[in-house]
Parts: sequence; C-alpha cells; structure tokens
Amino acid sequence: MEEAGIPYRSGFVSLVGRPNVGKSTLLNRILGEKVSIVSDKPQTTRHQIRGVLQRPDAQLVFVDTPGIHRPRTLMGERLNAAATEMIGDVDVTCMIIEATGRVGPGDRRIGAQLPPGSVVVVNKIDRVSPDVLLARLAEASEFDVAEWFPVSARTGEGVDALVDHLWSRLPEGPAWFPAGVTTDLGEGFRVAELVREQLLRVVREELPHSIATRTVTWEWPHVTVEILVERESQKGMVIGRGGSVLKEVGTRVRRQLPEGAYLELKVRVERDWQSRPGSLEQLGY
Ligand SMILES: Nc1nc2c(ncn2[C@@H]2O[C@H](COP(=O)(O)OP(=O)(O)O)[C@@H](O)[C@H]2O)c(=O)[nH]1
Ligand SMILES: [Mg+2]
Repeated sequence: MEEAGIPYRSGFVSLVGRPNVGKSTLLNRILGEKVSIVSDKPQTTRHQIRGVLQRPDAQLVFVDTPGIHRPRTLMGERLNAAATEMIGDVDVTCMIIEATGRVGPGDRRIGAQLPPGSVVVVNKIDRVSPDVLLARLAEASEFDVAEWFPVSARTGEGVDALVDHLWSRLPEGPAWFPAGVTTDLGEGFRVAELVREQLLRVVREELPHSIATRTVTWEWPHVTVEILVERESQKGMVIGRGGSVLKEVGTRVRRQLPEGAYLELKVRVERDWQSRPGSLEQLGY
C-alpha cells in the first residue's frame, strides 16, 4: 500500500467529552457519511461507534463515545464506563469541548484523565465571535495537551487541519479494516439507531432516556424494529395520536434506507429497563 515513499499509517483516535458537545457530528463530518446518530438530547450515543477514514496514505479509525456525565441510572454508569475506557488506550485521544460555553467542571474531570499527547478540539466555532473563540482557547490552554484545534463540525471549518494533525500522529502500520469499509456496525444496529434518532427529534422531557430500539427481524427488504419504553404511559407518546408519531418516524427513516425497504415499527413496554442488568445486557449496553 506504500505510495511514492510515503509510509502507510494506521491507528485509533478516540473522541471523548461531555454530552452534546458534538462528538458524533464531528465523526460524521470527518467520514463524510452518517455513521453515528446525532440529536440535541444527551445520551444519544450509547455505544463505542467505530468509523474508519480511508485515505491512500492511511487508515484512521475513530471511536465515538457516549458523553461523560454524572450517572443517575445503571445505564448511565455503563455509558460512562464505555466512554472512559477510550481515554488513552488509543493512539490519540481527542477531547471535544464547546466554544459556546465556558470550560466547566465536567470538562475538567475529563481533562484531568487525558494521557500526554492528547488533543483538545474546540467545537461549534460557527456559533461564536472571534473574541469569544479567543477567550475559549485561552481557557482551554489549562489542559496539558499537545495541540488545540478550533473547528465547526457543522460547517467543516478547521476539520481538515485536525485530521491532518491526527494523521501525522499515527504509527506506521497495516490497514485494520478492508478497503471501502467506513464502519464495523451491523446493518440491523444502524437501522435501529436511525429509528431512535428520529424518535429523539419528536419526544420531550424524560422520554429520550427511556427509549431503546433494536432490530428484531431482518429479512431484507422487510425490517422490524422494536421500540422499548419503560412505562405504559410512555407508549402513547411514542405512538402518537392515531399512530402519527410512529408514521412520521417511519417515513423519515425509510428515506435514509435503500429504496424498497419495508420498515415495521413495534412499541413494547419493558419496565425500568434502564436499571435492570438483564435488560441492559440484551440491549447491548
Ligand atoms: N452550531 C453547531 N452545532 C453543532 C456542532 N456540532 C454539533 N452541533 C449540535 O450539537 C448537538 C449535539 O451534537 P452531537 O453530535 O449529538 O453531540 P454528542 O453528544 O457530543 O455526540 C446537535 O444538536 C448538533 O447538531 C457545530 O459545530 N456547530
Ligand atoms: Mg454522540
């Protein structure tokens, strides 16, 4: 794979940070493809999501993680554990913070765990003035890391510079994934995630945390996704008046699937699944 004397590089880069700072949006922007679902609700990302950037000179494997927060449920604890595991133990750890808010205790707790040579990414620069960005970069200089990158995951500004730096930090090595592959996620998982993403757009308050989705049958083009809620009272909110919410969600997901997909959505109550180890295991959390 060596081209004109440039060594082939490969390695792992983790994206960590508080909830909602834009880790998943950044992953999708880097890959140029939606691999990780995004919403304005915390705890949208519930797994380590691997996305592979394939270049002629390198393979960069990015690991998107759940936001690190103060857990209130067993699921919250599991999410934190899955994220914290990816601080270190990779070639480069990127901590994402937001330009739109001051560096806070949540960021500092994560910052204190960063291994030497980590990178701080100041995201959402499209939302702040140059003055505010400067102030934010000054605040971010408190972290003992190798580099700081201001970016907008939304517009793409600054992202190429970040990726080029990460590339330069990877060791020489073989490709870990086959050519053309952008993620190791299964199709069933991806469709279930798309359903959850659309549900997160429409539901309010405590409901986002109570929703889980999983693909129960995959007989292409027939796909059935089960939506789990924690209480009977939540079932109606997910279904909507006359099935309107489910219908809307189904339409929006189908648009993102290959033509001809037949998507069926089922809602089931699984009492307090967020706090039950057995339920969490079944859902892969
Ligand atoms: N304006 C702006 N919004 C962003 C940017 N990156 C992410 N967001 C928004 O921030 C929210 C959280 O994004 P998400 O990627 O799910 O954050 P995560 O929880 O860290 O993975 C979503 O509403 C995104 O659209 C950015 O660069 N600029
Ligand atoms: Mg996320």
